[in-house]
Amino acid sequence: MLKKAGFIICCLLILPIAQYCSQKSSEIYVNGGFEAKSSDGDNPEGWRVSGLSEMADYVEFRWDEEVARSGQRSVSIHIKEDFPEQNLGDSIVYYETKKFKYEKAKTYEVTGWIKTQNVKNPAFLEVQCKGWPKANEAWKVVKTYSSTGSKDWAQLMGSFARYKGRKDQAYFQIRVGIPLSKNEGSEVWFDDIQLRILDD
Ligand SMILES: [Ca+2]
Repeated sequence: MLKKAGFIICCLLILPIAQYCSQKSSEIYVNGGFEAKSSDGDNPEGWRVSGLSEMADYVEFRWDEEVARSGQRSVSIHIKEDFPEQNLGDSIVYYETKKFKYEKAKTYEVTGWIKTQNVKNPAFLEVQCKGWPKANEAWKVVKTYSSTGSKDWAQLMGSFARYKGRKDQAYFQIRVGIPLSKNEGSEVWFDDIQLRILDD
């Protein structure tokens, strides 16, 4: 009787582990460690700076060789101390990946690491989708925020479920960045951004 009970308990313990192990995931390369160079050698491959307007003089984007969570590099955004106070609404500055096709039957997970210095309005990791039902229609499927203040590397994570729209029309981009409002004198670093497709 005891043996039988032990066997059943073992099965109950092993089953969730087996299920966990069978849930495979495959990584999509995004150069999220920011180690690989673009063909011109001046930027991390696959990422571009965005969201800048007339505020460019007050924002520094760095492909940073001094701070890294892994490897030799990260990317950072520094908003200068003399950033003029004004009504900026929801304006953000960010690094953005290229476009990835949004596969209808897939579930995705995105993770990344962020380090902050003197942040007052939280930085973020987000995924923005575009392209359906209208070409310029955009919506967020992931938006996760950093802590405020000055914190060592911390992980941000989000998953987004399968795309319910029509096939082959939508795409998404990963963004890491910071709002301009209230963040004068702050700096953020990002490293080890990963994108995975989770099998169902
Ligand atoms: Ca790195």
